Amino acid sequence: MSQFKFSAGPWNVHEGGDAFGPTVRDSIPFEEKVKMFAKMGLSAVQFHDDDAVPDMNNMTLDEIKEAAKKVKALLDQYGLVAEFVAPRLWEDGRTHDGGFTSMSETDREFAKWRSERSIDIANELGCDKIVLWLAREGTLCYESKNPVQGVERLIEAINGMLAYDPAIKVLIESKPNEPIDRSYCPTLGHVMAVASKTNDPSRVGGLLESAHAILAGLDPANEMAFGLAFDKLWGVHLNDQNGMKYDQDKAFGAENLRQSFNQVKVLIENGYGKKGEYIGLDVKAMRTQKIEDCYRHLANSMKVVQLMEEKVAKFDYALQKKLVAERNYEALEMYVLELLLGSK
Ligand code: XUL
Ligand code: MN
Repeated sequence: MSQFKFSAGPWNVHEGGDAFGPTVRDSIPFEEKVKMFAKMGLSAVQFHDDDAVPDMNNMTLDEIKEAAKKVKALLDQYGLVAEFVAPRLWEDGRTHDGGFTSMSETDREFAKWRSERSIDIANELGCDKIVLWLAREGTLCYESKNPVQGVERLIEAINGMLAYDPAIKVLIESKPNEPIDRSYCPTLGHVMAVASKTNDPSRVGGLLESAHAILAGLDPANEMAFGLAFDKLWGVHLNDQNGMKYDQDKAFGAENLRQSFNQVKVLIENGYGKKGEYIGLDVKAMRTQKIEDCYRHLANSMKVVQLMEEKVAKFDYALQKKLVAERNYEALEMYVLELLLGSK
């Protein structure tokens, strides 16, 4: 049994299409995914606004709320809750140049509309968290935007959301690149800085995804620690990544066991989850995976978290203290490796 509650989004069970080839698995209906998430022991579902209300661009506010209510009823039926809603500001034609930081005023209006509808949907789903994965907020061509104005526009957009709903919390999910070349919020440090400049910093925090930290050349555990030090790590997306290349969303621990151990360790040591935070699994099945087995990456990631919890429970803090006093870090490192390899 894990001490954590887990969540995932419908996009984590996907059809396997990539930039170079079409889909390879049939789509699974949303309700099937929800049913399976519950069966696997997940506690919550993460949503993009249009995961919850697919045709929202063509709907009135009342229609959007009605549709969201039906999703809430479905979650209730399977004993699940919604963790967050994230406005999808990267697929519509009006987000080609970004949403909040687009150079087009009408595009920025669209981004504002989607953010406010995301808040309406979150309210219907009974959750108070909006996640901003700032997919296209930055540049492909550096000279195309004023980078200072870009950051200011982002802060202005968050202020708009905070004003729209006095109870909503905004979590920025940092990522240095992809699909954008240079993003305005590449690390959790940037997220904390942006939060501090908003009109209500107490309602702006961060979500750290392991793969995104690795893409920035950073250790995910250390990024999490930074957010925890500010009391602003309100979400995590655990997964894994083989170096600084395209975003891989591999099963947690599949590449970097020691980093995975340290992520679970820093979360446990700092009481992550005690205020209702979830361990989100932003993992994707390999394209080669057959449909019969297309939830395995989620089950494997949960299992690795649990195995790491056991390793953390075994961690010998007295030995650590002694070795630190002796400054014998070679011995401490070897102890950690042996612990992970099962010989301690
Ligand atoms: C993109 C990513 C997204 C967000 C949700 O890299 O991680 O899945 O987590 O929009
Ligand atoms: Mn993510």
